[in-house]
Amino acid sequence: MTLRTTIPRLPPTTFGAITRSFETIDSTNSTAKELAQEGALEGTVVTAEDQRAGKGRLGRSWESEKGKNLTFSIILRPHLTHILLGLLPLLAGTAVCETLREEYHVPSECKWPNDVLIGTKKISGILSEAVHQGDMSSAVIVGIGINVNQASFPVGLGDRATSLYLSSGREHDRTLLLTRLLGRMEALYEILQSGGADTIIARWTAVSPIIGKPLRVTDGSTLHEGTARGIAPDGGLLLETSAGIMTIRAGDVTLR
Ligand code: BT5
Repeated sequence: MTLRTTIPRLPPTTFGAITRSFETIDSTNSTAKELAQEGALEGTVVTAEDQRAGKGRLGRSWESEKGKNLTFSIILRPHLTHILLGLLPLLAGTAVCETLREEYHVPSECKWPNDVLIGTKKISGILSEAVHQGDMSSAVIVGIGINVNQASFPVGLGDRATSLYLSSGREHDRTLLLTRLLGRMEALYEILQSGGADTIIARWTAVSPIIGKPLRVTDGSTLHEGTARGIAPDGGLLLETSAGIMTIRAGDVTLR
């Protein structure tokens, strides 16, 4: 694996400048949405030690041991076209993956659309949700869960989940990880907002093993098989099937 240091290790200036920390809430994404509707500034971060109803995609849940991990959401108010908004989950995944590789030396990889894995096990998941006011999308909430110091997982998750502790053999300071991650995310966000969508896609592709691989993609009840050929400008997955190249906009991917 090639390690790249492409961003100076600057602390974030906007992301996390305002932080709302909770002991226990339902979901940091839900609280961040409410705060966004009340006018919270871009970069506001909502953290929780424990979520009663941590959300995954498609009605799934995120399970995280209290006080051990990072579960947080960031409020963004992007000036981006609708198409480019689709790159935000990939941007967040890239930030998580690059931070884990470059600052913690663990061989993490991004899996389309929103997972960060070590080997076949998931260390982080991302849930991006738009906040609508009238017909307009007024904010985007990017929620990130990272398994940091959790040493074991409940039955059913155990064979599919890992943590920074399990991969590196020691505990880590969660605040430092959050600061490093927010710094990298903010730098990538500035690149995206100033016309650098291609750079975001290239950076994501550099930390993802799926391009060129044969994949099976479940999109609702539809199953597609093909070879991953790249990422579309809106963050969709370009899949070459026997019928030609198609863009998958949501779904779950497994390597064939
Ligand atoms: C995700 O969904 O991976 C998005 C997870 C986002 C969680 C963050 S935490 C902060 C913020 N506030 C929220 O309420 N949510 C966000 P998805 O791709 O649907 O994956 C969910 C699946 O991952 C579950 O069905 C489990 O199989 C698995 N899973 C649940 N908890 C996990 C964990 N801690 N580690 C690894 N896998 C987990």
